[in-house]
Amino acid sequence: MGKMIEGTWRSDTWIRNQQGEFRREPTTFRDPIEADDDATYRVEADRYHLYVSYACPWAHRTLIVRALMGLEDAIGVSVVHPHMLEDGWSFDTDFDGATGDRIGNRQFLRHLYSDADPNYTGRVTVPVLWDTERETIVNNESREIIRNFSTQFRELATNGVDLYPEKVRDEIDEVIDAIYEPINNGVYRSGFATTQEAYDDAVTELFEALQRWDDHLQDNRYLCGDVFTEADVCMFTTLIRFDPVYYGHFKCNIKHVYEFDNLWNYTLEIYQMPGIAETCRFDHIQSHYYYSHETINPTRIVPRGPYLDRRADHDRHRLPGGIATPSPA
Ligand SMILES: N[C@@H](CCC(=O)N[C@@H](CS)C(=O)NCC(=O)O)C(=O)O
Repeated sequence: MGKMIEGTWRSDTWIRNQQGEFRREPTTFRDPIEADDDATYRVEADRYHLYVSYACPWAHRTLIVRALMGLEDAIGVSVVHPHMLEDGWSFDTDFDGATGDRIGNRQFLRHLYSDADPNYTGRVTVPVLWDTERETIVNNESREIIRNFSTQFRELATNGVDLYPEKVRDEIDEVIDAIYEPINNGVYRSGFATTQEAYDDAVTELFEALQRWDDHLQDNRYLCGDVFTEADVCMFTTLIRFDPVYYGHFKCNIKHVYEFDNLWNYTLEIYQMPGIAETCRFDHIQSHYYYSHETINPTRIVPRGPYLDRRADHDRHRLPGGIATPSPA
């Protein structure tokens, strides 16, 4: 995997410590967009552009919140090619759904980072929220981008959903924190580990956490009770990738998600919410992981299975919270 060092691309960097543990670097562009006329980045339709990969769980969060809120007309999207190779994410278009750079005609995602900061040092990641007016990156941290959308972009939203409802705000933040290390990042810590011990620790922690949340979902419709929130979006993008890639490619194979009664039914419920299935591209997901990580899968063979019926009926109707749609504001 590559990264930028003082504005220059280096394709030979890796992100593990001496114990073979995967270490995720903090992101650097962390500005908010504000619903305030005097703000540097003020909320405006058609000013900001999202760069995503359909493969990436972090970028997927931003696509889901955009879709659920009905921000498609206000915020444009460019989708990178699923194969992330020597040059990092590219804007090649020879894969269905890869759009190229719709606003800048760049060749690689790293060019976006060097345009924003010619001396940029750090990883070149999706998602990126780009400001077409100031021609820079506003934010490249998914958690902050979705919070930004759900709190500041309400005036542009065409659907009145509230993914950060006042009454459970503290709980949402706690849950997002709680699932990050063992689950969202845990699958990467398992898959990218290069020592048995690092893998064992990560995979054990991952499945203990999954079991705890499966138990929680026995009596709770969603992670924060009876209301669908950002926390569920953060959990869902990991769960929906689990059986197609994390189970095999990242060796998270103690159980499939479809073997957990509550987690699987919860995943189906969210998948079947209006607008969500369109954001899930399993062709991009499987091609990206199996093709891009040569150290894990040198043959680059992309498996055909698993065949899962994600339109199957689920049992979440009987839990508090009513029908399967996010709560209106
Ligand atoms: N903290 C970031 C993480 C984003 C991230 O790691 N994205 C991955 C794709 S799943 C990426 O672009 N990796 C490229 C790299 O690290 O070189 C977020 O949540 O937005």
